[in-house]
Amino acid sequence: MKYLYLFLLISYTTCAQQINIDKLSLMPWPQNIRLHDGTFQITKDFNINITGNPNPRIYSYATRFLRRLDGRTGNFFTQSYTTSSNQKPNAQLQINCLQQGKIDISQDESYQLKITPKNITIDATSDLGAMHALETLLQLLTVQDGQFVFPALTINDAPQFTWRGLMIDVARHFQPIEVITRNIDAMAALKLNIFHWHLTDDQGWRVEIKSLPQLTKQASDGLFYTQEDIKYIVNYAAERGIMVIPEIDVPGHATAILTAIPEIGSFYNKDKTIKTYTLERNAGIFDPTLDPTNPKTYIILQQIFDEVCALFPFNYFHIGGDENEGKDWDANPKIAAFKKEHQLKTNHDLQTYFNMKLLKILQTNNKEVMGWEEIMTPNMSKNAIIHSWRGVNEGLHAGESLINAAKSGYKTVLSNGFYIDLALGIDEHYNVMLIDEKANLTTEEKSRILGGEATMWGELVTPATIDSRIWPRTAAIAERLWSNSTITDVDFMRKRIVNVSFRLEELGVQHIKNKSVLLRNIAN
Ligand code: CP6
Repeated sequence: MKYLYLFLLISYTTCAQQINIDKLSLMPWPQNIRLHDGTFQITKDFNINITGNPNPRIYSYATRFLRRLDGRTGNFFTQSYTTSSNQKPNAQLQINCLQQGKIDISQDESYQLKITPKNITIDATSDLGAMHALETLLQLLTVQDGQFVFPALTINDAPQFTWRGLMIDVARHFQPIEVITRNIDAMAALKLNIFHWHLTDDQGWRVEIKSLPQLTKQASDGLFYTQEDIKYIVNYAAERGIMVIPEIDVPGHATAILTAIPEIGSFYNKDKTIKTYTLERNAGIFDPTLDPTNPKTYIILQQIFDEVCALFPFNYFHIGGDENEGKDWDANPKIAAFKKEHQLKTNHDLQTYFNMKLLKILQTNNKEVMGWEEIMTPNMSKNAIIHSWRGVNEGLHAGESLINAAKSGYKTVLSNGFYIDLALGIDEHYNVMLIDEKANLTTEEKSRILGGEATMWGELVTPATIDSRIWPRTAAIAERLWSNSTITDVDFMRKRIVNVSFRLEELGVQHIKNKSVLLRNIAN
């Protein structure tokens, strides 16, 4: 009997040293993991040294990493800041970045993270990969025999898709800056790299345009971002390796802009007076549409686009283009005459005419155009990025336009299947495969599928509830976009996502409203 206890004790302690790969709550799951023997123990003198030629933002990132590790371990590490001037060649965590990362989808985001019982090394091409490695490292923190440790292992990791986005609609319900920043933090924790900001819609115009102050004065209920606010968010995101893409949705979803500037609307009054538009208070698809035949429309859009482009120092601009049913176009004899004169047979042709004008404005601002799939008309520039959103609810196959766009030579991004506002089962998002093997795409066509975006449509959320729609479900989408397509085990994902959810709390995300319910679930 004595020997049995001894045997059990020995097998318990050896077991405790061995960390099972299934017990790692990594998300998104890395491309390659090799476990080694032992663990790295975290002590109060844990510190970080950064070498190479990284963008300086990695120093602030590493400092925030230390504060998060403080919070989790109850330590206050002796190294309070990481700086470039304070080299620590003996630091336990060595980070080497070869070059400065650029905030764009063209970048190498790969990293290697190697943990031994003695030290930790991160090797990355740029600071973007190093940020991902730090997030992975934080996900590996565990407790063993009363000590905070990282398991010894080597991870080699890189994303499957370069476009890993979250769209937030701030038009239907305005979302204050704190909502945006905490969700950007959570995005970085899940290795998402694109924040798509849906800034205008029928229900509100949310961005200050200095040359057209009536836009926010008359069409925002006072709820909008000043240009200083926008610069703050753009910088906040870039510091975390995230690109921000503004969307100004035209020519449909235009009630807000027309509330402020009615003379560029398409509605035809028989008495030739200009219709008065009022801000929309309901959800749905509405008729107010910009008039593509009016030169003033383009003067106004040039003013708006020039100001907005200057605020976003990245390559892309989203022009919306969705759900234009063309009712006000059809009812307007002036527009019908224009179509005839310019040999534009359909409203699609007219929208293409309109889009070409916008393309010119964006070219002078060095932006590539992105738009919802309706902008994919025969004459559309192949430089455009097609944002696929329609599916079975619109009488199409899921991802149909994604495949069509890739086959027609367009770069493309998927959102059908990623509607996080619908509160569906998480599996429904997780099971979406971006590359449909039945579609027989060539390697080149596959490479045009850049990735996807979770879309947080804002009709039914307030600042108090939005986090709970986004998280943790967007973590499952983040895994679909980052990890290998062979990672499909729903039960394994569900097991890990619980811990992801808890960890997001440290970033201030307020998705867990009723903690007693959660604790009860865990106790069960
Ligand atoms: N708002 C805008 C929306 C939607 C779109 N554009 C939308 C439509 C159908 C579904 C989800 C979202 N709410 N401006 C379409 C891109 Cl299922």
